[in-house]
Amino acid sequence: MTECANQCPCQRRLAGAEIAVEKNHQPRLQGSCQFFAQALGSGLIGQIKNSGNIRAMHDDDSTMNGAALKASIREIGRTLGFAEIGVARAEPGAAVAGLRAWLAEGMHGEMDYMARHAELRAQPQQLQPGTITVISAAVDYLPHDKTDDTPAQAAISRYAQGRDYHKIVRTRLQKLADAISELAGPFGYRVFSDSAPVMEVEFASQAGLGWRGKHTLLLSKQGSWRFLGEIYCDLPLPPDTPSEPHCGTCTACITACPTAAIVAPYKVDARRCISYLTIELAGAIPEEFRPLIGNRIYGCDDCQLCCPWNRFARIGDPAFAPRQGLDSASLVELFAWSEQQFNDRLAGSPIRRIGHERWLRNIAVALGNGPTTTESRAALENRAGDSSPLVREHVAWALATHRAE
Ligand code: B12
Ligand code: SF4
Ligand code: SF4
Repeated sequence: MTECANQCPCQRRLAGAEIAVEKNHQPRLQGSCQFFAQALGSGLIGQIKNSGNIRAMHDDDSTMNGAALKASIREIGRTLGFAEIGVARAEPGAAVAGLRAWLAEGMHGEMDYMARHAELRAQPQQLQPGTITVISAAVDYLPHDKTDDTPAQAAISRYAQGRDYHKIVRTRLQKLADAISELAGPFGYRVFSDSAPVMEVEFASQAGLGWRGKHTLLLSKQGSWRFLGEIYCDLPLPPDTPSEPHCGTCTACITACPTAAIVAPYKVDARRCISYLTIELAGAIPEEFRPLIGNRIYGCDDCQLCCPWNRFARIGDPAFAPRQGLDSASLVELFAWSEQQFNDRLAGSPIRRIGHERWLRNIAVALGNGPTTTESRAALENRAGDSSPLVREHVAWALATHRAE
């Protein structure tokens, strides 16, 4: 059980989530990427090939071959550090209507790419011609079980405290694809992890990796601290059975959201979400949300921290361990970083992509929400004349909140 789950007030009132099955939990694979070289080197693929189960994909008995190949893909996936692998048909089905409704309501805010690429998202074959199957994969990332509820401390989403997952997950998927082509021969494919218009949560849930929580994320009996990635491919693998949902009557994430961004079960208005406001939004953070953001300077974990299923989450892959003390840094310390220091210290981190200006904008808001101390006021005053009008305006807001106290 993780510390965050222990401390989560909603644990006690969450009989609503269907947790009765907890005794069946299997220990999860942790940090197994180091086994990749060994496993492949020691002839895992050779063993699988020689087992006689894998024949050319277009043999008569292709269902049976597909099942055997899928079992091998899972086995290799584990050696590569994937917590789960599953298979879905490349048909997003009813989720497309949900996407269209969400876009029609403007809930994507300034994320124009969501609207621009809606058709590609809805039709996998347009993104990668020939795609009939989605191999969906999850990688655990929970970096530690600390909390970040000290107001003078920066709260950075757990997914972003270590290395950037986009490249790590895609590199592993590429290795998996290479291994598959050794087994099945050349095939058409493309790998993704939050890197293209793909309905990742939908395919993961169809592939049996978990169900969609009311916060909209993929949730499993091992929690939700998982990145998703996929291989779109033209292999006729048999699809897995989707998992049953186990949120039950629980609504903890909806209640816990600081900005009421989960406007209905399974519906997040991104324009209200702290993750959007601190990462995706380029301009000024609307004033109504600033006090609600607290000390969160990059993303937000609240709808996951309160989820009872995350009691069963374990510390994830070591590749995502915190760097640069981002699990316990003070706001004042991070606010002092020059652009050069920001770029150097956050090389290889997903945070770097928001740039120094948005970084300062976010920290200014958090400092405004924090305790009024000589140190925080001095830090803000130091940046009151910043060259960026965006930063200056947020610093002025923060100083005004302290003056008002
Ligand atoms: C855009 C985006 C965001 C946006 C919008 C979030 C959102 N919920 O849509 C913002 C910036 C806010 C965001 C925030 C976060 N994100 Co994000 N995000 C994405 C992205 C790129 C696309 C998601 C998408 O398609 N949204 C469009 C809407 C329409 O989809 P949806 O909310 O899932 O809604 C569907 C259903 O709810 C359905 N629906 C409607 N009514 C009903 C009713 C029922 C009964 C059901 C079952 C369904 C249903 O309709 C919709 C269509 O399927 C994906 C990567 C990808 N390519 O998929 C990552 C992704 C979803 N994000 C991820 C993460 C980690 C986060 C954060 C936790 C980061 C953080 N700590 O700050 C937060 C969580 C916020 C939250 N509660 O969603 C991970 C989630 C991993 C997981 N375990 O699921 C993903 C998969 C990236 C990855 N590869 O790992 N994100
Ligand atoms: S990430 Fe934070 S702001 Fe966004 S929906 Fe979850 S709890 Fe709400
Ligand atoms: S996703 Fe939300 S509703 Fe579902 S179990 Fe977790 S906290 Fe409860």
